Amino acid sequence: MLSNLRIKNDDNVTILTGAGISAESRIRTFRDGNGLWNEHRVEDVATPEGFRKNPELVWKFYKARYKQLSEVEPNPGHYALVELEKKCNDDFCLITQNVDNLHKLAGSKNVIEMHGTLVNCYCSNCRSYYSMSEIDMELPIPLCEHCNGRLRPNIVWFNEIPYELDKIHDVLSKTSILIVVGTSGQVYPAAQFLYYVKRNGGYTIGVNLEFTHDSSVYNEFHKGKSGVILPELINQITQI
Ligand code: BV8
Ligand code: ZN
Repeated sequence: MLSNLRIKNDDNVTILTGAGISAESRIRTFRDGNGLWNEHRVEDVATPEGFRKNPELVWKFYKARYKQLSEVEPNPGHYALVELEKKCNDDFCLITQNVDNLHKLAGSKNVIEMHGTLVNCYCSNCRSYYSMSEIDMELPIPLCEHCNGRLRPNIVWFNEIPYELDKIHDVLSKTSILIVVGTSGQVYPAAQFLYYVKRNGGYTIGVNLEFTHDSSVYNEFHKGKSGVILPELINQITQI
């Protein structure tokens, strides 16, 4: 038995995911053994300064990650969260740090992509949005059709403010059960959500391949692959 918790109708369930939930879909994480940050300096490819200095390098990094999306698909961990959403009340919210679109592809409905998404980009000048599938990938730096400005990936880089923080804080303030999956808890403000919910008296569950620095903070911590743990855990906690 993984968990004695049973979700009640009046429970407001919130999920926070990180790169670990997509690892079993063969998408690289950031800080694991062969993580992305072992090959690229964050400053060069995931900051506004890096984009200003060398937009071509940043586009090369994000085009490669976008192209990989056509070769990957959601895994049982993503699908388990879709099933959980169906069994929870309308306050269910899935907050993801990931930019790989796999939660939406799996069928999750109420999703907040707080660090943006690989599937679209926007003009740095006039903020017109474009789907990545409609831009010319051969161009080293895609340009805006309206003003000829430089397009940039729709990704929240370091030192940029994550998306929908007001909605996130509203969700967290009502959360009675928080399940955090596949994140090293190194990036803020996402890393603070666990403490915020705990301080508010919420019940917190962690799922991670490894013990992390905050594993002991959770009411329950399940060590293992999220694609294996989540289907069983969610089956148990949603039993009547
Ligand atoms: C902001 C886009 C101001 C890139 C990303 C000093 C102290 C504290 C904070 C700061 C500081 N200096 C600067 C900051 C702020 C900074 C920050 O947190 N820096 C850290 C690194 C110190 N944060 C920011 O700049 C943020 N903005 O603060 O703005 C502000 C904020 C609020 C209000 C006003 C002003 C912006 C952060 C967003 C940066 N962009 N992504 C991209 O994706 O291309 S962050 C990047 O890290 C990814 O989005 C990623 O999702 C995120 C978190 O990483 P994880 O998802 O946790 O991935 P990681 O590899 O680390 O871990 C994977 C985990 O999975 C591991 O634990 C592993 O064990 C586990 N796992 C592996 N396999 C499995 C598994 N688990 C289960 N099953 C498996 N199979
Ligand atoms: Zn423009």
